[in-house]
Amino acid sequence: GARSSWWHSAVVYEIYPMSFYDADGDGVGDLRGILAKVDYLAHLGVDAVWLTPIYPSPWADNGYDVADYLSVHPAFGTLEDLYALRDALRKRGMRLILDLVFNHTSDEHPWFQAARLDPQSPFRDFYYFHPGIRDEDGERRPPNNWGSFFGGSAWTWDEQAQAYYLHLFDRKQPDLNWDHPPVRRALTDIARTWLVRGAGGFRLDVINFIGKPRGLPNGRPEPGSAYAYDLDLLDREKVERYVGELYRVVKAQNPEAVVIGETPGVTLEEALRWTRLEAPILDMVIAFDHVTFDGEGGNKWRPLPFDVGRFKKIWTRWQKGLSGRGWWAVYLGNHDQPRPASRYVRDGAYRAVGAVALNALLLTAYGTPFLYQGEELGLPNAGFSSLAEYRDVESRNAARLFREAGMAEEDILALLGRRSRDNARVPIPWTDDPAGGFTRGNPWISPHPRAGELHVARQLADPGSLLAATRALIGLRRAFPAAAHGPFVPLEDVGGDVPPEVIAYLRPAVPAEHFAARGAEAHPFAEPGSGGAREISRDSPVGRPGTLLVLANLSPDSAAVTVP
Ligand code: ISL
Repeated sequence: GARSSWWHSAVVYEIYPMSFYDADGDGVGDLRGILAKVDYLAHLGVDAVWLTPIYPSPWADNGYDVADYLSVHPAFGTLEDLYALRDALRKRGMRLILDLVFNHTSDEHPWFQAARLDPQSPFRDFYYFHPGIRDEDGERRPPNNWGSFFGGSAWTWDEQAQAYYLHLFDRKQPDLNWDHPPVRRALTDIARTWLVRGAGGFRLDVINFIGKPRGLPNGRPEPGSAYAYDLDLLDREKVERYVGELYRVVKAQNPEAVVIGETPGVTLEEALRWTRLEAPILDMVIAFDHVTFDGEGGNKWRPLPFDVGRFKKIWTRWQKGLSGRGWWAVYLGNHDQPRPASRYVRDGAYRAVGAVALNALLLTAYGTPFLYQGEELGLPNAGFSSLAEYRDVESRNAARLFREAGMAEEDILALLGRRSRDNARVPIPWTDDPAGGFTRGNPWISPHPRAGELHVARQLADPGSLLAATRALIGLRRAFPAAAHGPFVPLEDVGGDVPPEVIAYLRPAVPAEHFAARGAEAHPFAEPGSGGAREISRDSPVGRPGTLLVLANLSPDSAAVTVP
């Protein structure tokens, strides 16, 4: 069916406010800082900006632990600053997407404070409290074997509550109980308020995690661990019911507001069902198959060497599978992932051209591309030189657990340098200033080690920079409606001869059946590590004007492509 809402032809830019730009000099990025850079965003040509959480929070998980859903963290500014940003974006044709963290709150949220104090509190049922169970020795233990994604059990005993409470993430992030109708009402009201305040849409954090299975049964434990992280347990039917309710409320109030679901473990079949045109529960999903494939058993802390063939297979499966049938938020990196330029292409000089290939892949993909701050600069992983520099709760917990398990310090450092979320959370380098021109104060986290080389000012002045190429790719997407709306046709499917390390495809303006394989021509993008996109020439047998041909060569060696 036809898809023609604004987000179907949009490019979204993700901002991690702590690390974008610091206007007031306290070392932490802020809303005034983003406001100061709206012309940069307009220059890039993006259509919407997604801000990760900006709400009051003890920052146990950098704001994904919300203490007040309707205010702004003082370090980020005020509600007025947010409105000023909204207006400045709107003036330049960009929308503001907010992050709603509805699976859990902070333990410092008034709901949880009230709930833990008093078993009779009306907020007690907002969360999952449990007295625990007694094992053979009469010891008290948690009601099931679920693990927290940030280490240890997903249950913490609370002295005040005299009960365990459930937290799939940090112990300062207690999970909300969506089976309790007042929870759903409260959250829906929050979404409605932000719509009234002019939000252009929402990104719903781990929204499928709200589907807690009835009875909270044990899960399949992770190999080599006592704990289960078993996403198969999630109650899909519940997700569809509750998220669908929220979706319909949002759409009733503002059909133009986009609803994006972050859904770890989502399958292609679910993505299709959840974004189907007749009865969607989400406008698009954020999927994970293409970012979990390079960890043993999906475990990010057991990294596997990059296997381009596997990546290509997963990428192609999702792109083809969704084509014309469903929709997703396409991304290669974000604030939770290592930098694509360090992950999907190899080191050295090769990385510079490889980054073009990656941005070409992203910006000509089927779905709504999400470009994360710094990807337009080709920033590689920060890879700190000491463990003390890491700030992320996940990294710090992991480092502690690895140390306890006897892993050597230098191995821990190497592992974090490859996998830590902080790799992509360091400040954006704006100038050749020592702190990258991000702040006049002390940055909250070490600056990027290659800030001096990759900063914005230098790339803005260089027409051959990745920034210039990325901007051109965004322009190309705008100029070719097929890039947003056409199907994804792997070149192999129309008789192209494509080496396994190269992802090559067409984004035709006409249905795929209209392509026939005839003759062959060598393609100029077929150099190792390169990539790009161009319009099919008028006389090409595989396409007609309006069709884009894209090549992303992720091989470090020569790989020649022939286009029929
Ligand atoms: O970061 C991850 C693994 O390293 C993911 O499993 C991540 O926890 C998952 O993508 C959910 O992410 C979202 O919710 C988390 C928060 O820490 C992430 O920053 C957020 O994007 C809990 O709110």
